[in-house]
Amino acid sequence: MAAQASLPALIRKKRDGEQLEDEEIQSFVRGVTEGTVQQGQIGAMLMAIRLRGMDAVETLALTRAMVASGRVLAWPPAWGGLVVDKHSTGGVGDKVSLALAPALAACGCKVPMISGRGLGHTGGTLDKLEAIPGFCVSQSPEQMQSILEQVGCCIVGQSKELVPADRELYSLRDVTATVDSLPLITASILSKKAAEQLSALVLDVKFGSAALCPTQESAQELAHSLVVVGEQLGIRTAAVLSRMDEPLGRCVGSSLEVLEALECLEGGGPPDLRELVTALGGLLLWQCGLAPAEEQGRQQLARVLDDGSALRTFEAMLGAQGVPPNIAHRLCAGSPPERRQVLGQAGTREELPALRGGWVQRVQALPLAHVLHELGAGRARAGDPVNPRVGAELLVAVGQRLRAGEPWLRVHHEGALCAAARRALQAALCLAPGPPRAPPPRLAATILPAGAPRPR
Ligand code: IUR
Repeated sequence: MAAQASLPALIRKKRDGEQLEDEEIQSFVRGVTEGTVQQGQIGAMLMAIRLRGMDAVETLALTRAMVASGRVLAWPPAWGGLVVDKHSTGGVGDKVSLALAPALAACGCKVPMISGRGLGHTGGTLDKLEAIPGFCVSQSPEQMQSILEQVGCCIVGQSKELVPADRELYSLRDVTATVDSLPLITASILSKKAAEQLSALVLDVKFGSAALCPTQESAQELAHSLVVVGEQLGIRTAAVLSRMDEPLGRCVGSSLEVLEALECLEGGGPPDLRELVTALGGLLLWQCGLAPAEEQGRQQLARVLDDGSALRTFEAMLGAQGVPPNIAHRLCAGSPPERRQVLGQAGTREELPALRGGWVQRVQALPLAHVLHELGAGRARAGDPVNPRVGAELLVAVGQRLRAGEPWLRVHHEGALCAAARRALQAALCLAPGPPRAPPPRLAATILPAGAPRPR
């Protein structure tokens, strides 16, 4: 084996567009984890990777090196093939995980879902769950295993022991303008999933004005990279490309999203939410062999949503993660007013009237999310608190006729809405002079590994 190059030589090699060897990537990541590489050197390497890219072999090596930087979870052999998870690249109103994890567990999967917090305009699953009194997102690997044994699913925060290299690299990407690098995103997402020791993974790669990927083409490129590297890690990986120009469902904001997820868990809720939950879950059931094809997987998912077993599993998960049984029961079995009482409500609920008449063409997610963020629903910096009660409910659907003065949005906030917020919200509502054409479907495409049989 050739002598190991010095770190400046490695940075120069990538800067000049050459391919890094496996050992070189391992040595860089080891240095990052052990703190022997200077921050400036990490930043320079990240920028070299951002500008020169990495091929699939290098990206796989980077992912493996990042996995090796920390602890890897282990599961009982009897769960072989059944341990699954979903990852979303983030959207507005995306409460899919809250319904999908218990629905998959109700179908027989084991779902050790490790989720994140919201940052910027997108909400985080952990923040949503923390709107529920008592819910505890910090669970050790041993506690996770015990919850999976009893319930089948848990939704937890990332332990410090898992992929420490990602924490270091991600925080530096944020301040070195290197977040939007395909190999760095791929390695960051998949290293955490590989450390969970998954059998199968489905990725919801969103595209559009409120998504990480602005276009379907860029989402397709990211999905392809994730699927190729995921498969090489030994995880059955598939991706769905979904539109994120409008909020998913009708509610945005932690408490409101929990309420909407509960509707989905009892077989109702907005059709786009149910479609995404059943599509992602159907793919996973097929991938892990619990359904003969994707379509049957979707039907199984729909069944557990409709027959109450997914909701019972959600209630059991809440109990196992610290929610007092009476609260979990009132939330899951209670009427909508009782549920709102359990979660609490913001001091002010205000309906915005349409400023003119027309047909609803679209409600833009990004300006809506920005205003809610300002009102306290989101955080500007990691660690800032969020107000779970701040949010908004859409009162109209695309294609609906709206007359001037009719309410179209209910905003939940504390205090007063300033004129600029009001203007921004009103600008989010796009009206057409006549009935608009049906919007394109939320799900644009499914990306499967090369050689995988197409689901029937
Ligand atoms: N989520 C991750 O886990 N990693 C990333 O790099 C991005 C989102 I962007």
